Amino acid sequence: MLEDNLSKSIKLSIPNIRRAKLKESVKKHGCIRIIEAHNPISALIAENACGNDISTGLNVEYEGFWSSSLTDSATKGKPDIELLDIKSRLSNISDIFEVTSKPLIIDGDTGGHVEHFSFNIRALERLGVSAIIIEDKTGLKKNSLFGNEVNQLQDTIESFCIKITKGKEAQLTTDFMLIARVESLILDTGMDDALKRAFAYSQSGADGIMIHSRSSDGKEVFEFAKRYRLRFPNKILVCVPTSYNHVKFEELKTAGFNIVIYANHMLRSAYKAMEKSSQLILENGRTFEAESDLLSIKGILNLIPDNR
Ligand code: SPV
Ligand code: MG
Repeated sequence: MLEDNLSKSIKLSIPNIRRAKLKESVKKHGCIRIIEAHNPISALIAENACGNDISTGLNVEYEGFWSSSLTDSATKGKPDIELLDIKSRLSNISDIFEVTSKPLIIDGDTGGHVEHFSFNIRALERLGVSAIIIEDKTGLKKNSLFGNEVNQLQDTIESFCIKITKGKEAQLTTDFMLIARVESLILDTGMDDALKRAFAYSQSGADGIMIHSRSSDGKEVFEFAKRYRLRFPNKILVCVPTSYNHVKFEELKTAGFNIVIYANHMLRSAYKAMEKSSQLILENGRTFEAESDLLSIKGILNLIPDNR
């Protein structure tokens, strides 16, 4: 009976343990790598990935997962327009949590209605999610990488600060973090606007700032980090080097970033391979030509613990 109660309390404490891991890991490493996971198998692969960074020679791994609105939506064949409801996002995360141990940051889109936001923050905390990133857009959200090719509206500073304050008030644990995502560089409203917003969001209680950019040289992200750090040396600073993909992790770390998110790469690599295999099998009338690009049967059996 005592043993039963003990194992029950250990199980119940798992969300607490996982939730706390993100802050601990940033504290330990200064800057960490986070990679997108859109389902349990992609999360398992990310959880087990490790290698030597060729810049430093150090053995490195991903410190956690990004639950991306883009890849969660794409996995379900849906556009990235805040269409998946919170239940669907939570259920996806819960499936990932069943088979992994690393912490997770959720892409919270715009955070939705401020009246709903507090409830959602607590649901995320209960599950063991470590942080939410919400972007300062309003109305029908479109993916940031479209920039101004599509109609996207930035929220007012005042209204977004209210959302941040409400979210922080709702939070029940000290481990959880709310990070504000500035879309000024995405929407071409300029560096000064980006900084003005980042300062206001930080003052409103955001634990950190994510600066997003679709520029391919990455220069504006470095300028932002330099200027932001003069005012807020200790807040968490996050970047997503999808467009400026030549920039290395170590350069971002040196620039003052704490979290580098590879936001869609598990999905993009998997589905490109699926396209190729499905084509090859059709064209050749057999699977032989596709085999060299496939995980072996042994590989897939060994990937899932307890298969044997
Ligand atoms: C996502 O992964 O859904 C993001 C990052 O929000 S981006 O797609 O670059 O906007
Ligand atoms: Mg998104």
